[in-house]
Amino acid sequence: MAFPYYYIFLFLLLPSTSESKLTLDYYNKTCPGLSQIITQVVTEKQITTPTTAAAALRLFFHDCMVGGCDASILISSNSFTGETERDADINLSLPGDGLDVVTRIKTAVELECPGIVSCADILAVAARDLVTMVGGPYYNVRLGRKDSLTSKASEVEGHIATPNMSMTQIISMFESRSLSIQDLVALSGAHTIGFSHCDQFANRIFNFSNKSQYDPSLYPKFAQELQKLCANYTKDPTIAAFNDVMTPGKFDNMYYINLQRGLGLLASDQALLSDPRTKNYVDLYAANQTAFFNDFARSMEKVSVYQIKTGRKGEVRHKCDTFNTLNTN
Ligand code: HEM
Ligand SMILES: *[C@@H]1O[C@H](CO)[C@@H](O)[C@H](O)[C@H]1NC(C)=O
Ligand SMILES: *[C@@H]1O[C@H](CO)[C@@H](O)[C@H](O)[C@H]1NC(C)=O
Ligand SMILES: *[C@@H]1O[C@H](CO)[C@@H](O)[C@H](O)[C@H]1NC(C)=O
Ligand SMILES: *[C@@H]1O[C@H](CO)[C@@H](O)[C@H](O)[C@H]1NC(C)=O
Ligand SMILES: *[C@@H]1O[C@H](CO)[C@@H](O)[C@H](O)[C@H]1NC(C)=O
Ligand SMILES: *[C@@H]1O[C@H](CO)[C@@H](O)[C@H](O)[C@H]1NC(C)=O
Ligand SMILES: CC(=O)N[C@H]1CO[C@H](CO)[C@@H](O)[C@@H]1O
Repeated sequence: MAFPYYYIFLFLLLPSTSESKLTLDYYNKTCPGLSQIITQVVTEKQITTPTTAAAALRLFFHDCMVGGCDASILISSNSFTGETERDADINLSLPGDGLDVVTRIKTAVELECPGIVSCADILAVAARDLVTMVGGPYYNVRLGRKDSLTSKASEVEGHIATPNMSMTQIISMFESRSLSIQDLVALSGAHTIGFSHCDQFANRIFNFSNKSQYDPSLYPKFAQELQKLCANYTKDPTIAAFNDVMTPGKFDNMYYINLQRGLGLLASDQALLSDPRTKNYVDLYAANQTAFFNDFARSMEKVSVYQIKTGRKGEVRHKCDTFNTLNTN
């Protein structure tokens, strides 16, 4: 029996999404030592510099939110590139440890398999390995992303959420990236590790309203400790607080339990509990770490394949902070 022709047309019409080009074994033949190299460099770096995991995770997320996960955030600016994503205000606080771990991995990988592995893939795997290393879930990272040919500071604005945004704004920013409300709450659990600088939550603890110095949704003792910690923040903008005051270095579901107790640091964190659209997920993840880990893993996989560049839409950079060819667009 012969298949009718329209079967063939249907097959040809199937959408070929870029994510379908990514595979788990993309570098198995061309760079068989890759995952071992990444694990080794990441482990060494995280042990000597425990801030690395949070730094790399945030770097990865920001990279993906602006034009897909394409290492555009790693490009340093010069007179040819103009202001790159790294220069955008929002990036001023992106810590160097995330960049550093990628650079170290790239150097080691180039020695073994030069010109093969993209910086975008390195960042994606490094972030996953680090999350797992500090106690979080393991999830699959499919590979084959290409590195971007552009990086513009002006493209960051409007793609990265800030703590002073309303939940409606944050939800629509995530939805414009095909990320649901559940993805938003699960991914926000990344704030179970890392730091925020005082200027990111100062309005919650100083001069909050005529009635109260601090945001009344904060647990009073916590608010007072933050006031002390940040007393000098305008003079010393490097002062920062743990995002998860209870278990700051451990990837767990404490972030959600904190929210229920008024221990959320950023206004956007605490808003996840007060907004009826997000509250049920907060309560679910606070009660069930397995549910959080499963959903975080699934959402990270979703983030990591959105709008990625494959084939000739990008390149494999030789150096992660520089385009391969002089590039002025
Ligand atoms: C929902 C909206 C979000 C807002 C408004 C937000 C905002 C922020 C802010 C203001 C900081 C502190 C930056 C600083 O002072 O240096 C921060 C830190 C961090 N964010 Fe988010 N974030 C959001 C979602 C996410 C997501 C989805 C992830 C990852 C999946 C993430 C990962 C991190 C990490 C790991 C840190 C700590 C960085 C470090 O310690 O170096 N954030 N976030
Ligand atoms: C590719 O390599 C990874 C890591 O070494 C291994 O787990 C996987 O089974 C390999 N896949 C194939 C198809 O060889
Ligand atoms: C929110 O914060 C960002 C960065 O801190 C700032 O540029 C922006 O003006 C603020 N927006 C509002 C509405 O306060
Ligand atoms: C709080 O408001 C008072 C009076 O308006 C002002 O003098 C003070 O500098 C403000 N403090 C902070 C931390 O913004
Ligand atoms: C609260 O402070 C603002 C100025 O910051 C003032 O305009 C307003 O009248 C005050 N409200 C009350 C109830 O005191
Ligand atoms: C704030 O800075 C002043 C002088 O710069 C210093 O004397 C004081 O101890 C600092 N306070 C805190 C809480 O760090
Ligand atoms: C926690 O969530 C997992 C995954 O969704 C589920 O299998 C398990 O039954 C839940 N545990 C409880 C106590 O509800
Ligand atoms: C981490 C990082 O690259 N930060 C950069 C953000 O932008 C400023 C201003 O251009 C740079 O000095 C930082 O190095």
